[in-house]
Amino acid sequence: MINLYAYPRSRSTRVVWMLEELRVDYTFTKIDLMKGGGQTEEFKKIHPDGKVPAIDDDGFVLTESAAILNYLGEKYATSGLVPYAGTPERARYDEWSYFVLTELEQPLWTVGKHTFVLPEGKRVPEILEVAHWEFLKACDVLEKKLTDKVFAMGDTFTAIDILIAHTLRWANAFKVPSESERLDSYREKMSARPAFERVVRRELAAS
Ligand SMILES: N[C@@H](CCC(=O)N[C@@H](CS)C(=O)NCC(=O)O)C(=O)O
Repeated sequence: MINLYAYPRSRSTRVVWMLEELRVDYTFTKIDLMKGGGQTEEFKKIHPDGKVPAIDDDGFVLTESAAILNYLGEKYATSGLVPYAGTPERARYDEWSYFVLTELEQPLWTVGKHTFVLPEGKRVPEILEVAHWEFLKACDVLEKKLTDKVFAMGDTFTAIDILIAHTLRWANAFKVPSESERLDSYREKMSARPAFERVVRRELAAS
């Protein structure tokens, strides 16, 4: 049985979403980041940095949201949520994955960190303008990459859509709009999936 260490509406939402798409059983252990739950000695044995998400799959512990999506996709390979390793489709999937983590999420997270995440004394307000500009540049690239596509990989929903849609939902929550109707409509379409409705319920129950 998979145990997920999570905090609602954080990057662990990506893993909840993946597990709900896969419809596998899992337990949800809330790590209350707001109350120092990540910094306990007990949790640091799971994640030395005290962060979520982390999973424990029958003794195999894994951290990093994108790595967990890949692990789960390969474990439940027939789901098609992660293309088989060694194929052009997988190379394209990896290309998407790195783009989301390094180009799209990174400037958005910089905005988040310097707005509400870091302790006030560590925030550098001057960085916000350039980080916002970089995020919009990445959104522009994303919009072009998604042109004429229902899903990032084409006609099939994959774990990349989880990564992108979650990041766009974060942008909305951080009040950093993508300024793109196409991206807004893509985000809403992904969020209307039945699996995502189950994510919302599961996270609400843990809130
Ligand atoms: N690159 C990691 C980032 C994990 C991360 O920073 N998680 C945040 C929540 S979204 C966290 O646990 N923060 C608590 C802390 O920094 O102490 C991933 O994608 O899993």
